[in-house]
Amino acid sequence: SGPRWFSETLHNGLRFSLEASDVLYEEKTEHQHLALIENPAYGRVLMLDGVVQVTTRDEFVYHEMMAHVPILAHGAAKEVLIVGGGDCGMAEEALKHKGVERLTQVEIDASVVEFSREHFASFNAPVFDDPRFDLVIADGMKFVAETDRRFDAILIDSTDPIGPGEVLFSPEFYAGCKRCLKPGGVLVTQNGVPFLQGGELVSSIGHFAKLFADASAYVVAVPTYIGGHMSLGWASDDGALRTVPLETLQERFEAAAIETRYYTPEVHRAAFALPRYIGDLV
Ligand code: AG3
Repeated sequence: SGPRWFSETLHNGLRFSLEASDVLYEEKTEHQHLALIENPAYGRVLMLDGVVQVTTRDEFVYHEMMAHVPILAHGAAKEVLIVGGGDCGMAEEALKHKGVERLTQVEIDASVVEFSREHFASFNAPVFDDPRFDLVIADGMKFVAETDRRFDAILIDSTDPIGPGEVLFSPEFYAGCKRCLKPGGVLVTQNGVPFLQGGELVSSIGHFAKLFADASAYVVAVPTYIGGHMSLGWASDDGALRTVPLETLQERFEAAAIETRYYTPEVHRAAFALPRYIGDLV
């Protein structure tokens, strides 16, 4: 027999396989198939519907860049919304900002949160003791269409646009996000790996451009998400947020007194410089 291998089959003609030195959990929840394995290179790995979502080794890369970039660019975010993000690694990064008064997370699958609380405490434990953490188990699409709440920053920590995550890439959903952003607010979205999923970025940016004064993307190299840079979509009615000067970011970052392993103000600025094949899609 030998060790069991788990394959990600997200991309056509490609298979990203991870050896499971241990299978910690496997279940079909009400919403999706969930697998938790131990892998020699990445540590503990969560896969949803056969797609790698989070690993203990590299979660900081994606979570830091998706939380700190919009929050520090905004400069005074008090109300932050995360849609998705069931492993709560994004919430953990966002809550590192003392200026954030409430972190609302709308996740459709309660079992992913429960599960992650148990198995990913190494990074998400602080979230569950934080009185500012407001977890709502609900459909994100419905939430943004109906809530009376308004947010300074909205972070869409979705899966890929297959299964329950698909609506989170629709023009209706983005319009809902716009509806519940405060003036000067910013929306960031998980937009896949452009080298392999370019259409996803083109589509989201196209929708943003119809709704927001400023629509763009920035990049981050996530070791687990194969295919080169991952793109994070960026939308705001305040174009100045995307070009906040380095010195301002340095001051804010210093004042925030947050420890990071990927994010620096320099990396923040550089992330908006798009390699040409990605810039051509934006
Ligand atoms: N959510 C983004 C997973 C996207 C994977 N896509 C890909 N490899 N193309 C991750 C959840 C982390 N909180």
